[in-house]
Amino acid sequence: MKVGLVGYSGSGKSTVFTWLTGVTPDMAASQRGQTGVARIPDSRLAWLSDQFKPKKTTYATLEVVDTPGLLVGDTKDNPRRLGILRESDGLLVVLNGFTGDPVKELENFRADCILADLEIVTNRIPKLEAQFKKAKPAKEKEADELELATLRKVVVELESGKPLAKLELNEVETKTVRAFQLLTLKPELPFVNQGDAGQTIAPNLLMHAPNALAAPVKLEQELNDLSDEERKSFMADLGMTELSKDRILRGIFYGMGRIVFLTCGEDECRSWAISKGVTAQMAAGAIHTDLSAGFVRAEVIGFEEYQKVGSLKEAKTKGVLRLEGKTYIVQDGDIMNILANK
Ligand SMILES: Nc1nc2c(ncn2[C@@H]2O[C@H](COP(=O)(O)OP(=O)(O)OP(=O)(O)O)[C@@H](O)[C@H]2O)c(=O)[nH]1
Ligand SMILES: [Mg+2]
Repeated sequence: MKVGLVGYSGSGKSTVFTWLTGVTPDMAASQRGQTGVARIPDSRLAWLSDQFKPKKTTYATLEVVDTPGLLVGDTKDNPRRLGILRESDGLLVVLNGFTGDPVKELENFRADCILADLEIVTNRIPKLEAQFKKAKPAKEKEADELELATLRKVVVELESGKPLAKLELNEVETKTVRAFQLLTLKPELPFVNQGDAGQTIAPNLLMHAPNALAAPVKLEQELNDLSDEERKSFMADLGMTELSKDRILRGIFYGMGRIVFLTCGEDECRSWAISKGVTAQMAAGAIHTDLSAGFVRAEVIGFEEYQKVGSLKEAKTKGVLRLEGKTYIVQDGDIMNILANK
């Protein structure tokens, strides 16, 4: 999954990008999107790895894209800047909580996204209308009509100031709309880049976005650069008990609708990222398409249950290792062994 970092100029996107991925963005390429990879920490996988002592431990990851900031006032270029995000699967809206007004920024951002989506859809409509003047097979005409009807519905929603995520669309309409990679259909998670430790998220921001995350990113980045001893002493002075990067990474991952399942063995222990709600057969595809195509069954045990019994052998003896079929909905933290025909 690709998460785009987006927000107004100077809100701290590049600072957040470096904090999460360890990658320093190339200033010369700041007008394009730049990608880095963040590892999603997981204490369950760490525990399994400790037990299995595998040759390799691999954590699920999230791709993060740093993008150029949006402009306030002169907003003409904003649709282009937002266009860089079309290929992202989710948006992390970085809000300036050190000198700015996060609530206002979030409101402006949502309005800019609606405008950018409107621009795309309203550009398409006259082109479709022109198609009707041409002689075309009935089937193609029908498809054009359907697309036009869907886009008109979308325009009405956007013009009333609503994001498309809330619009009910049937399967065919969803397919039509998906092709446009509209921003207001993507999962959105606000992130307040705070100036100080211990600042809380303003209640009126939480009203607009109950799932908002926050951290003093620059401060934590600076703490990272200190020796362990200096860091401890600084953190004590600031009343900080922990650094929040791991919590935030997990917050972003889960906030974007992802979960993990786990596999373990002597060669490798690993967490695999999947979308919440997928079936065991689809999840198997995260490991290898062959495992999905030849899927027969999965041996499954939840991590907590596993921790109680201590080994897969014990789980089998006690009858708590379940056999699940293709349509089983995978739960976060499931330990799975996929059985497939080759
Ligand atoms: N005081 C303070 N300054 C910060 C904080 N976070 C970022 N900054 C500063 O704000 C400036 C902009 O930060 P960037 O991370 O480059 O912001 P950006 O959103 O990537 O900016 P653009 O790419 O130009 O849109 C830099 O000088 C940062 O050092 C913070 O928490 N506190
Ligand atoms: Mg930047």
